[in-house]
Amino acid sequence: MNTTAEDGEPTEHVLIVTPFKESAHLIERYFDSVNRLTYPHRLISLGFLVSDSKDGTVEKLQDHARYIASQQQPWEKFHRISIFQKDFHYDLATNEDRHAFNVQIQRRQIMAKSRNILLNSALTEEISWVLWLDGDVLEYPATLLEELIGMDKDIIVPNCYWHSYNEEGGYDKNNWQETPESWEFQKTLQPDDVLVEGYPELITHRKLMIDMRHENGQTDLYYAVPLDAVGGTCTLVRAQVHRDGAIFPAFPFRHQVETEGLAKMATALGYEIWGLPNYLVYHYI
Ligand SMILES: Nc1nc2c(ncn2[C@@H]2O[C@H](COP(=O)(O)OP(=O)(O)O)[C@@H](O)[C@H]2O)c(=O)[nH]1
Ligand SMILES: [Mg+2]
Repeated sequence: MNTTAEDGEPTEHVLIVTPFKESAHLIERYFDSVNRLTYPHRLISLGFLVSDSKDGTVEKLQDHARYIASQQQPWEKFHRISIFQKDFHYDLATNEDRHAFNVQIQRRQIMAKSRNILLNSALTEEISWVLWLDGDVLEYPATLLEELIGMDKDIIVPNCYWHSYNEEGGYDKNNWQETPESWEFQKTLQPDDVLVEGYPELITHRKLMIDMRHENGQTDLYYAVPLDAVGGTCTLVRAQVHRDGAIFPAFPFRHQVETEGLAKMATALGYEIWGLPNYLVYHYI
């Protein structure tokens, strides 16, 4: 595949897509990180969908887009910045944790719709790769795009961790492999049952990529493992996979919704999914 010109310079357009909700406090750092990317900015477009935000998220995004258009040097400028808005009027009661098991499926269905709206609005014809990057994933190598695109996979995910000043741990539990036990377990489900990871009340028997770091003495940064599902914290998708119809189901597809559902759809279309257990990006905590 022709991903670079003869002089090694990249030639392919990348769309970085980020859904945002009540995230005004993250936008400064989000742009600091994106601005540091070494992939040519003229080949990068940014797309945002803002929902249900009363904290000035949209206005801050618009300010940044305007600033970039007027102040940045030509080589710093992105190809395009698009900001879309769609409210779902979905507010968790203040005493409800967004990770509580009973609100998970509903929340994931709204996330799925958000991602689909964003994709449909922002995927223009010049785009070869789509990077799903959550607004709270703020630390990653400046060379992220060259490195992930260079792997030339249909879908590829780094390992998303969190860290404090002296500790770190796995964050994105949605990058996983099926196991013989997980397939067995799924035979006991009703067709419309939806699975999610990380809840003691629901043991799914998947093997999570957060637990595969340095597995079997492997320390190579580019050590790749096949996966059966992905999260959306930082996920590179070949645009053709989306164009062929792999979207984020807001309905149960093979017992999954949203990003894991996307992975199941991509697999059904014959595409391959890979993860990089030793290549870390960090979620803000
Ligand atoms: N557009 C939109 N973005 C959302 C919504 N809920 C969360 N987000 C954003 O989607 C990303 C993932 O959500 P987050 O709550 O961080 O998920 P978690 O880290 O898996 O708990 C973040 O960038 C959020 O700001 C929503 O309903 N609509
Ligand atoms: Mg998050």
